[in-house]
Amino acid sequence: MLHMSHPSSRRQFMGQSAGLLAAMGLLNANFGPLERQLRADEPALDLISADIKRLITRQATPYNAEPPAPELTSQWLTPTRSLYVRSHGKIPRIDEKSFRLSISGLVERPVTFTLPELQERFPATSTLATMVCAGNRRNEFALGGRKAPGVPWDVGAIGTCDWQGVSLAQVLKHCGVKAEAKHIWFEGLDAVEGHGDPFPFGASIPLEKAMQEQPGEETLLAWGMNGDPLLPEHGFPLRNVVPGYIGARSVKWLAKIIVSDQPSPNFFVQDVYKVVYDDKPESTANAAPIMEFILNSAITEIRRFDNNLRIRGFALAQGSLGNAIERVEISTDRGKNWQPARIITAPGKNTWSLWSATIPAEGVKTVTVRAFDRAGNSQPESQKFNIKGYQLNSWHTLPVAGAGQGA
Ligand SMILES: Nc1nc2c(c(=O)[nH]1)N[C@H]1C(S)=C(S)[C@@H](COP(=O)(O)O)O[C@H]1N2
Ligand SMILES: [Mo]
Repeated sequence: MLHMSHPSSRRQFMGQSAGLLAAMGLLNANFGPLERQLRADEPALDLISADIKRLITRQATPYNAEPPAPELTSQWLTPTRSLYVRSHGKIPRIDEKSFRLSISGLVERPVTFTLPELQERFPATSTLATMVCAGNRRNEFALGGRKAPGVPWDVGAIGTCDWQGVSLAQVLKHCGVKAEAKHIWFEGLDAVEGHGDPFPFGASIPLEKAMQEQPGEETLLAWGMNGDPLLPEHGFPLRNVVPGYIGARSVKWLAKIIVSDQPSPNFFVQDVYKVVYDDKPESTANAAPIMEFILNSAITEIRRFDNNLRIRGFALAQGSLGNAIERVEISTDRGKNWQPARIITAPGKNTWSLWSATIPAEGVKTVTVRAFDRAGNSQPESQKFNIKGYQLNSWHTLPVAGAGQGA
């Protein structure tokens, strides 16, 4: 059940979140109660699917939106209507009949498939994968005194869905990958504006990753999401889904795959999704593109009942082979003392875990969370600012509504 139907918990969350955002100078019309998210004067929202319009708009043009935090963890599998939307250009409406996927470059047999051809030629498969934006939690950089440019995500640019499609590895084998190949490029059908001539969003992943065939590690060419065709906002009619990698490597409206000995020259590989600490061109040129998502955890809800607080959230292990969340801890004194939270879903490969904790409410003003993964990663207490605002994964702290500030 969605928390939309619990007005009291929603109000409590919104109250906290508004306070936090006001303190950060980020309070604006986009952060009001849900009912006020839909602004009649918002032309960019005209074409957004009805189910998605209810998300909290973080940027109207291009369209970027996330669910309210409590809704995020109301169930382990994210309903399509609750998955964030991250787009760098206008959301294209693709005609399925004229749609073609081409595979070219360093292959023995370049091919072009219609969607039915792709579906008939390869066995259909499903993968559970967490989609997370490298910019998730970006708004918290502002708490450290410096606001990062870009979509001001709270904790909701993440979700875990069941994706349907075919194995990229099998499609590549069908085409015959040449010995010199090292990278697989993906290109969408959208047009990104504001950086010279409009161009499509693109990504690439190392060949080794693209050839993975184990469940939970396998990259899909996906046409389905939670059993339905993709919504336009999530890439209809086709996208790739790379388990364990940041969302930016899972290209929506996917029409072109190119096999190469180089990483993709696309702007979003070479210039954008990198952690850099200054704006010198050589710093960006020398930084590696982000691939695996980072270990992270966040609190999505603090609900008071009787004399207790019930706290919920998600945790995600660093996206590497076979990794999973090992433990989650919470603190009510900003990290001096910690106690274990209960992991309420079995940690899966490259998918998030949900956790909860119930503690006495008495005297608690803030709650902090941190997680550990089996690969030995832990979250830092604080984190150095990076100018594009990526990979924020320091301990997450929320004030308890009605407990006053301080602590
Ligand atoms: N063609 C295209 N693919 C794209 C993007 C885009 O703007 N255009 N955004 C990327 C980013 S940054 C993320 S985080 C994910 C988000 O996927 P979602 O909107 O389905 O949640 O899509 C990725 N794929
Ligand atoms: Mo992203």
